[in-house]
Amino acid sequence: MQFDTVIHGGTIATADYVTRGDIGIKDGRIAALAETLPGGDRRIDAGGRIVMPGGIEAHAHIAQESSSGVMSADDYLSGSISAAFGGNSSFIPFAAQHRGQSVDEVIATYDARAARSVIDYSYHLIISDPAPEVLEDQLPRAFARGITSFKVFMTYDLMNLGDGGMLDILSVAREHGAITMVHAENNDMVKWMNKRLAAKGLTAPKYHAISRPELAEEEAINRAIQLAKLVDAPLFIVHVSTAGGAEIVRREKFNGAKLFAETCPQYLALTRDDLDRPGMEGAKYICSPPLRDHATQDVLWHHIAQGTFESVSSDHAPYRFDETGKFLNGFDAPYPKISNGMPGIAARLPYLFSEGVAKGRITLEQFVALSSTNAAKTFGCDTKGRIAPGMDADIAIWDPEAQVTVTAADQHDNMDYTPFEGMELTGKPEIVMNRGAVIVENGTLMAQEGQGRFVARQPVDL
Ligand code: DUC
Ligand code: ZN
Ligand code: ZN
Repeated sequence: MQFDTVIHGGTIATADYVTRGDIGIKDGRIAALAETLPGGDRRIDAGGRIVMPGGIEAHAHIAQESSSGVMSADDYLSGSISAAFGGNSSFIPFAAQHRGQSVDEVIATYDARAARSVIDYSYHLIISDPAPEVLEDQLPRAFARGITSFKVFMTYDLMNLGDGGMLDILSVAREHGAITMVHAENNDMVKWMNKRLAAKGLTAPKYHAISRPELAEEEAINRAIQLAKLVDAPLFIVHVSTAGGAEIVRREKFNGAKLFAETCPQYLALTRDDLDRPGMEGAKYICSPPLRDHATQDVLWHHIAQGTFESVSSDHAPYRFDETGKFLNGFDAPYPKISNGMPGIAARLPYLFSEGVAKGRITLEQFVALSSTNAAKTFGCDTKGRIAPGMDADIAIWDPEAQVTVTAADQHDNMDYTPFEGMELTGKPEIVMNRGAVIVENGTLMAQEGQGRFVARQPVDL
């Protein structure tokens, strides 16, 4: 066979094994794997490099209005470019339904926005209004189009569905083979804390962490799992930030629950002390659930190594450190009125590789599983996430020894800061491919606007 590209002499890393060999690519797909392959219109010498499935970013907010109407700083062009520079070949941002909107209208809106993407994409639907026509007609239609995951919130007055609304979504999802994702924090606990803190005038960024205690996450994770068990539906807990929450997930999985979960680099790299930086700097570190402490970081790493989490996702929720983002409500806004989220789509995999693989906390196989393969399985991307004949040639070639200092400019997003600024990391993606096309090479964007394609997904693989 005449290959379009041969990647030669690299260390091929999959979720199951690591081996030396060549990869032949034809018409956007992996056509052959062998110890050595001849030919190739282009031959890429991958000696000394790791060749792995391109990352699948399963949690990002791109061109998305928050429930309070703030638009994220990244659209599908800048967000997908930043993802590509971070070693990702595809991503699954959210398409958010706000109350009163039809899901069909939401999907049409995001289709128009996503047309700019340089990498393949799908959406998780966020459902905030489970009206009968949504449950009976619109969600089944979305599912039939290959949108097979629905996110719900247990917090925020404009998003929280209540236990009954969650049961409604879970049972529709179960019926169709979709997976329900949940943001688990107890809304009343948070509101009660907010009221008490406001009454005392305690509204600086650092109080954001105090207002959303570990208990609020742990209680809600437990409740969400019991609700899912009642209707025997699969559940994915997003952005687990607590030791207690991770322990509940581990225990319930061990006992057979159809349960999936992720954590995020910010809960491993940062702590609530970052919220107490001088002036309003702490606003950069406001995200929900909030940053915790060093002891929690160690426990979360332990759970990553032990298999509690399917994925480590960025939860890229970019709001600039200015009046368009964090300070839409003024530069001295109290913490509940500061836009909630931080960027990280380009830093996710370099951070996980460096702190995980290079420091010996996880194996290379685990890195591949956590960054790509498990997301493909859980979210039904059946042509992605694996290096095997017939799969999309979504491939990242890493230099495992490069020394990198993280800077905001190197994130290639539309942000004016990175919470990971100044971190010294080992390893970086050098070449990133999506369906056989090189999209990033040695720090240069090679992709064209709009070359990413929608990925119709399959039901969850239980
Ligand atoms: N949940 C997220 O997943 N991201 C940003 C903020 C939030 O509440
Ligand atoms: Zn969330
Ligand atoms: Zn998020």
